[in-house]
Amino acid sequence: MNRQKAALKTVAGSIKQFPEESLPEIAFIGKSNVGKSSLINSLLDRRSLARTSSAPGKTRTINWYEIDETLYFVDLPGYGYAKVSKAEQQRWGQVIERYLQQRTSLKKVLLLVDIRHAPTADDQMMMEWLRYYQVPTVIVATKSDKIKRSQLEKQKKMLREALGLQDPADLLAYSSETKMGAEALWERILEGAESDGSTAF
Ligand SMILES: Nc1nc2c(ncn2[C@@H]2O[C@H](COP(=O)(O)OP(=O)(O)OP(=O)(O)O)[C@@H](O)[C@H]2O)c(=O)[nH]1
Ligand SMILES: [Mg+2]
Repeated sequence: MNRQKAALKTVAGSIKQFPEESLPEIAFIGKSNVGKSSLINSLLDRRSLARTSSAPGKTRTINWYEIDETLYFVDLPGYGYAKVSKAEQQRWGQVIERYLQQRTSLKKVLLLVDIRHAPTADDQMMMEWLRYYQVPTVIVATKSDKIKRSQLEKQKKMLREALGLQDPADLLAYSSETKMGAEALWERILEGAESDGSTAF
């Protein structure tokens, strides 16, 4: 698979606009501004394929990026952004939930959290939801370049405990700036994409 060959294929603002299921999908979820779009760019060695912003609430649609006719990366809008109205947050909650529930082609969820902070109540809820429905999930602890190397293990342990992870391999420290963790994460992505199991229920 040529990771260089990636393009935005579909943009959906509502459930009606979801594309047909054709390729395995890897979904990127997490709170607003945690670095979902940046992670997609860095994994694909692209500067601005997915649009990023220092202001939260940048991604407002579900975006499917097709990689070499083999795989989709699915960039979801962030949750927990206070400036978005309650009504819109609720509507998006439903769209995201529907996406996670109904896609048979969804192979793995990457749940992003900021390595510097304890998970939010929304992160906890999302983790519980994914666990309950047995969706294969990898936690990506982003912005690892922002802490000292000596703090890495401590922060990873804190996050693993807070999210109730049994297997330490299910959490990877990552940096979109330095690409720390990129190869390990690609391995998990490809293993997910090649699995037969679907996550739909
Ligand atoms: N230092 C550092 N900054 C990062 C990293 N990842 C993302 N950022 C910065 O964090 C900000 C938010 O990144 P985005 O990728 O737009 O975040 P998002 O999760 O897609 O946000 P929404 O679309 O609003 O949900 C940007 O200013 C990025 O440059 C990282 O690994 N290290
Ligand atoms: Mg985004």
